[in-house]
Amino acid sequence: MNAYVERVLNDLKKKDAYQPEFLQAVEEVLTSTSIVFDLHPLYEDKAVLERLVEPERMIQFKVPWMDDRGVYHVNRGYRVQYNSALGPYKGGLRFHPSVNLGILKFLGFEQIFKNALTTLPIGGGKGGSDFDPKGKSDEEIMRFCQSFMTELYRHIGPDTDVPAGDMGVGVREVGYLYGHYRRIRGVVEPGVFTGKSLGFGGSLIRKEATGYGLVYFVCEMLKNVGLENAKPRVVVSGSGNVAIYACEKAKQMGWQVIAMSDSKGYIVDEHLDLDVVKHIKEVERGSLALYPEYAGHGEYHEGSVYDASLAYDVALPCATQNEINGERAMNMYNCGCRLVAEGANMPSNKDAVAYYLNHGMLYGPGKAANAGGVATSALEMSQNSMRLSWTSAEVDERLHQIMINIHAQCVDACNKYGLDPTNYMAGANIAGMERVIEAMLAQGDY
Ligand code: NDP
Ligand code: 2IT
Repeated sequence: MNAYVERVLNDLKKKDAYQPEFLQAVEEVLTSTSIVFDLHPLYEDKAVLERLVEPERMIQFKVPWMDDRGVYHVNRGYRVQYNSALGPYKGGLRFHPSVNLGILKFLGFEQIFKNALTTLPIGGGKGGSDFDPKGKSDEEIMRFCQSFMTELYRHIGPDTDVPAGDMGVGVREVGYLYGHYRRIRGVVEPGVFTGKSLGFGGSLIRKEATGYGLVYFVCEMLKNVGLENAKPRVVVSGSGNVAIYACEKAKQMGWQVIAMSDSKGYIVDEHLDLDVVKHIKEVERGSLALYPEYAGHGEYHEGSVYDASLAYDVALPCATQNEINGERAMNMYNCGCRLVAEGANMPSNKDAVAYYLNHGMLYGPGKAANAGGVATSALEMSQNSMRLSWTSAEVDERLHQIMINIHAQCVDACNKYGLDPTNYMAGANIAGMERVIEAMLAQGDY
């Protein structure tokens, strides 16, 4: 490894020893881009890496809220404003009990390069809270969102920082958050948030964009190895926003999705009925355990779908980070899986990625494969600025072109540095990083 890269990584390991996910994300990016620093020794004098790994600003705040019984609770709220060299900070808000500063730094760091790959003018950021939306009433969710925004509003704006959804934050939460921003600020600024409802500035296809974009990216991966006519059997993990629309597009492509999962278990069904999954998850907000009864077919099992013995060609992990370790990667290979493309952020740990690469499995990392969501958020920002709305077909076509372009950038970066053109991990990290570095250096010493 390049000595400069190694020094920065070791320093960070000392400083942020208690942020394992953040260190994992940085280590992956820095080790796979080491070659760039071999070729650009002057980057060390300019402290390019130190500037990249340090967030421009991190905000932490108290979020007190009252439940329906009148009992008070206090959660932690955060916004990590990581890098604005390419545009306003852009990235989702996550509400999940596992949220802490280290998780949001990992997500914010990934977001910088993902956003750069879209080639749209957006910097990187991420935020959220350790609030658990599970089992909460609509009123509790609203009060929480209002309290959260009462602090966050002073740090965001259409030209400074533009949040959106992530795990636990969907169109309902975005509505409450945006509504409270509008109330406190006394201005109508739809461009301050993306993922809004269609009735007040949301973009068609934003809800579907991450999942659809993921499948468009997989199509490019298959083309890259001459398998464009393949009709794979697919496992999708998760059954939230990303998973549902990945499944929908996969089915539209004529692929067979045989399993989906949630935080407790998974369903297996050769005739998977996505409408039933949508009803359970989007309407009832319930468990997939209900699926066999509602669908009248299929099986439900507790545990991880990646431990199961199934027969499939493609895995689309769309749940959460570090869902797949080396052992699960081996099981996936034994199930026949030869392509993994990440709808989630960092769902594969270091051992899993090593296993994929050592066994010739095609691997599409999240920052390339799931960039369709944030790209379409940037399209929502454009529509808000112009005060007009594009049709579904127009947004979908732009999304499709963006995913084709991201794939091409990964392959071009591999070719430029003499790497295997299917090394998407290195390709995505190099292409994203080069764009950010160039913008940072051109703007001086920040
Ligand atoms: P949602 O909250 O809509 O869905 C999350 C899904 O993951 C749920 O089905 C949930 O199960 C499941 N899940 C949560 N924790 C675990 C776990 N420990 N093991 C297995 N399954 C789990 O989130 P999104 O679909 O929005 O996000 C999913 C992933 O995609 C995240 O990594 C996110 O960062 C990433 N992403 C999201 C984008 C977006 O636009 N929304 C864009 C790009 C990436 P349950 O229903 O039981 O809670
Ligand atoms: O991880 C992600 O890219 C997202 N959660 C989407 C962020 C956004 O601003 O649309």
